[in-house]
Amino acid sequence: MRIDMVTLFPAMFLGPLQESILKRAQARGILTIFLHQLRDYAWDRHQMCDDRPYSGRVGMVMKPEPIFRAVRTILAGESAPVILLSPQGERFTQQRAMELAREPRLLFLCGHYEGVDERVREQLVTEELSIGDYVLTGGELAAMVVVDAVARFVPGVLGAANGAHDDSFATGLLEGPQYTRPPVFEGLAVPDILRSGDHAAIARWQREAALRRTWERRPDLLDQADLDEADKVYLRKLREALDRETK
Ligand code: 9D3
Repeated sequence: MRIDMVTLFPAMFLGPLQESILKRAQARGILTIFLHQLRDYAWDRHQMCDDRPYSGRVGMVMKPEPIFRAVRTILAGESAPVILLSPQGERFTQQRAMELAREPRLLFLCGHYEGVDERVREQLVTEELSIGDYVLTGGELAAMVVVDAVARFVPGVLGAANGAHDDSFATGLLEGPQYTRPPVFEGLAVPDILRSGDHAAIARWQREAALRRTWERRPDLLDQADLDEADKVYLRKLREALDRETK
């Protein structure tokens, strides 16, 4: 997969792209990421990329010309999704990550200041994404989040053993607690069942722990989750236990 990032702050991406899984994916040639300095596509001597809004509102708006020139130059006649990160975008989800990972090529436009000239949206942008309801200083960190989540679905980026498709959001449940050695740490023991060697009992325990944690923290996820009869019986038991407590 090829990813192009258009930004006024390309250095913001360097840390995340030069470590760990994304570093390895690039070294293996599975992922190629180009960082483009938007200022390089500006027209004037001062390489202006922002200007005052016609609305008279406070703050600056990103000018259309450098963005149009950057996108047209980078795509060079090819087509690819052009994704604008902005607070007005549609909420980015694991489902969108999976879909975007099927594209051979993506181009990200990182907004900064108060936003971009609307003609960029009208003519260039094919989708607009937000990563959640909180205010960031710009689109760069949001774009990095999207790239990270998408990259995990690109075949070969993760090891074969832990594919993105087995993740907690793929099963629709949160993960339950995890333990490793030592068996007792500062008087706190790993639950006996996990050390019992009874694989069926361990699997059931983990499933119930995941159900319990999801029920406690993200009950909204249970509506969409893939639950069997045993899961439903267990959830009924949890609800009944709560009912008894509150009586
Ligand atoms: C005055 C209204 N503000 C909108 C909430 C202006 C504004 C603030 C911050 C415009 C842009 C930004 C910078 N944020 C992003 O570019 C951004 C973002 C975000 O702030 N939250 C979640 N997802 C995203 S994607 C891009």
